[in-house]
Amino acid sequence: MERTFAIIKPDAVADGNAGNILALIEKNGFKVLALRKQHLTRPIAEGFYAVHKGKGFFEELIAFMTEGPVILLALEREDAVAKWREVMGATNPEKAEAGTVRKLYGANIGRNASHGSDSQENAAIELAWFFRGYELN
Ligand code: IDP
Repeated sequence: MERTFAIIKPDAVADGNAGNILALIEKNGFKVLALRKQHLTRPIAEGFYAVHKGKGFFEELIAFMTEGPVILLALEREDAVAKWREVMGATNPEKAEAGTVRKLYGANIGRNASHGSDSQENAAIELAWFFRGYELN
């Protein structure tokens, strides 16, 4: 079993699509280990996305991720990291496969409805950024 970290982003929560995305998560065989609704502050969002600091879209990304509440998720299944990236679809919803979260619920490359860790190493770092060990069971 493998774990990954996911976020239902502010656009999807505000649009009332969180339930649909959770249904897709469960339909694809993920176990929800932990779930929390939270309005991210700037320091939390900037720390989470520190790898993108200095990029042209960083400010836009932080403004977006702090504009309203998100849903933070710890997910578990076989091959969780790759499988969740597959269920989410490409970063740019225009390029995402039909039926993926981003194709269904994303508006553009910035406002793309969901986040997923891109490696097992980053999944462990991101899970630890948002959840305590005792919550992950
Ligand atoms: P990923 O979320 O598919 O792993 P990354 O390239 O790591 O994609 O980018 C992180 C997030 O930053 C994206 O999900 C998206 O919300 C935002 N982002 C990426 N590229 C752009 C861009 O060109 N303009 C605005 N926002 C962007």
